[in-house]
Amino acid sequence: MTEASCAIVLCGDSNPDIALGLAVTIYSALANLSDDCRPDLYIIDCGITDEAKRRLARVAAGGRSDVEVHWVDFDPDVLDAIPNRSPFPPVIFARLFMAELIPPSVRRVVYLDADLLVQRDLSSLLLLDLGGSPIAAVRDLGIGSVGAGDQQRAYFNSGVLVVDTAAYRQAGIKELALDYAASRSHIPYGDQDCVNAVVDSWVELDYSWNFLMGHVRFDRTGAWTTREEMARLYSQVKRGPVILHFTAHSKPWSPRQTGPGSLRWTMWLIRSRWFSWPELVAWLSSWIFMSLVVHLRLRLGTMRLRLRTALRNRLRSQLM
Ligand SMILES: [Mn+2]
Repeated sequence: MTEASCAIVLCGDSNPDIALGLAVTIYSALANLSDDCRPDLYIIDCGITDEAKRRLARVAAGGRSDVEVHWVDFDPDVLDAIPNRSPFPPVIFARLFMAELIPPSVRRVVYLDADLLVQRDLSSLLLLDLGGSPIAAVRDLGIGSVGAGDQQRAYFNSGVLVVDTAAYRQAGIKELALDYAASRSHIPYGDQDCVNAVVDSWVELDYSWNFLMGHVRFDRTGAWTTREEMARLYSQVKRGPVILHFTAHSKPWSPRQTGPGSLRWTMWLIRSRWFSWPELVAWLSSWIFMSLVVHLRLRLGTMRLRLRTALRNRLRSQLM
């Protein structure tokens, strides 16, 4: 039996945090990938440093010895020309180009963001029937829907995408999305808003394929969804979704982050051997120190607030 090839697309720039995130995404995806699949990584290079490339290639080979890493050059002038009216760096738009940057013989790819932890085998995504749709993705419950009236449809998160490259090219997704970007004065979620606006039909994946951690940490009230739905999501985190996606302010490399999954992410960072042992000790020490500072400041802030309220109440009761 011949091994199927498993094409995974990623994207990075000169940001060292993104390089670190890519290391964990790549290593965890490869270490959990079925032996029946031969992994092909296509990394869209928007300015990744040579040192980071050397390390990422080593991390990838550590995850799977038979991996092939393809560095895909991306013209920085093209990126500069994109009207980026979003709070995100221009690099996020590079993924719109994926279907034309990889060889046309690659019919199906899985795109992965750089802020993921893959906990199980991804290979079944490559066999998924998209029924002619260009994309399969997970619904972004935080944003919900796009369009109005009859045109309203579910909004997907673009951190994990299964892409039928031919259908994507044929539908002109990249061109339409860039036109959309040019027509707007503000696009809060960058390229994700653009693809959502122009993709008519997409296949919905189970939430486990792209579990949005930002929601878990920052919206415990369930304001964006029902309590029942929230409870269901929490129980899913416990069971272990296939992919944890550290969205919004839940980036596990940030010392502000102590949300669920960040310790697990750190364990995978250690396993990836991105750092040598002395580097790891230095990184962990500064991370722990910064976390303490951040939490101490938070705690002090809360104490000050409580003290002020108590004093105000006392003063008020004396005046009355
Ligand atoms: Mn992301």
